[in-house]
Amino acid sequence: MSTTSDVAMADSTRRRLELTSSRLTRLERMMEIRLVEDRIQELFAQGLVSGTTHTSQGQEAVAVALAAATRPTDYVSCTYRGHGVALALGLTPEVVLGEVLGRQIGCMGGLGGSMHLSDPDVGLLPTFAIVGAGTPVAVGAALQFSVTQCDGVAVSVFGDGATNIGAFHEGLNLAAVWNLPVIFVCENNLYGEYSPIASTTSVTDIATRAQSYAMASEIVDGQDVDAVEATISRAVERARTGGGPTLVEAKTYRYVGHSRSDKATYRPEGELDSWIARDPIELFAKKLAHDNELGGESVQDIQRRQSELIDAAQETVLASPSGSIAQMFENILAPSRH
Ligand SMILES: Cc1ncc(C[n+]2csc(CCOP(=O)(O)OP(=O)(O)O)c2C)c(N)n1
Ligand SMILES: [Mg+2]
Repeated sequence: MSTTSDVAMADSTRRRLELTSSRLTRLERMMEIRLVEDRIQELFAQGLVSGTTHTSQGQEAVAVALAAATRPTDYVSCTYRGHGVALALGLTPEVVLGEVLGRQIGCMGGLGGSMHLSDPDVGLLPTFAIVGAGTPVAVGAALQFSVTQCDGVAVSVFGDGATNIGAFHEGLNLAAVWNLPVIFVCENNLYGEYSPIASTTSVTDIATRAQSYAMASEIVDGQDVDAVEATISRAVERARTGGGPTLVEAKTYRYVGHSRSDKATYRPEGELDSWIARDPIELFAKKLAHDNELGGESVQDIQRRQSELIDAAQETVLASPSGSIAQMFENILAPSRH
């Protein structure tokens, strides 16, 4: 029997494949991520979101590039700042907004919320609220590909702060020792919660940490979607052909605070503006306009079209039923005592 979520999952695979069809689809997806996350912040301000949210405005290029460089049959683990990666991998705005707003239409039936997104149809492993926890899980997924001798790859997405966690180092070490097909993608946005990287981390370039594990590494401009895609594609090719793991460091920035309650007053004056001046969506839109790849539309028209799609998604979500307490117990298995 086909359920609402089956239909949404089939949709996610289609959207994932669409992403690889043109650079214009990549631009549209980056705009979609920005608009959905802006919308999430508005809905939060209206009191419609339970719990907290962590958004990634400014980091869209990394999410879209990694989705474009991998296949729906690969696995991806990511963090609580995961709306962008989920949308890039193919989850629809309805499914992501629905989950954030606790609706049954959400990818976890509205029971997981913002920090717990997942969709097996596009390989999105449940997103992790515990810093560093997704890395060993991605290594496990890569071990499965290795043992079954298929050419799948696993990707672990995490922040700069996560590279100070033991699980990160254990994961990289095992991946190197077992030569596993895994790509470690660090979104170095210069802050872990409210702490600038220099106050918590002994190195400036996270990529140098790969040397401890005799692992390949690359640093890339995280604001340039083409550059990130090329870098991750090289790592994917290495992994698929038995060359083992790679640590990719994308230098990027989050425009907003760590989470909804954070006004980010700890940032030096001018820092945010200097990153906005290299906004990944604007840079890519300019590039496509220059290369005549906007499909005959203006950037404003594309933006308006995306915005209307998000309006419609929001309307669908707000009209849909909430997750219920009864549903919470539907997927719990317990051994019989008798
Ligand atoms: C094991 C663990 N320690 C601490 C926290 C609290 N915490 C949540 S996010 C975060 C900062 C992580 O920063 P980073 O890895 O750079 O990711 P970003 O939030 O910048 O994307 C911390 C310390 C946690 N969730 N898990
Ligand atoms: Mg960070």
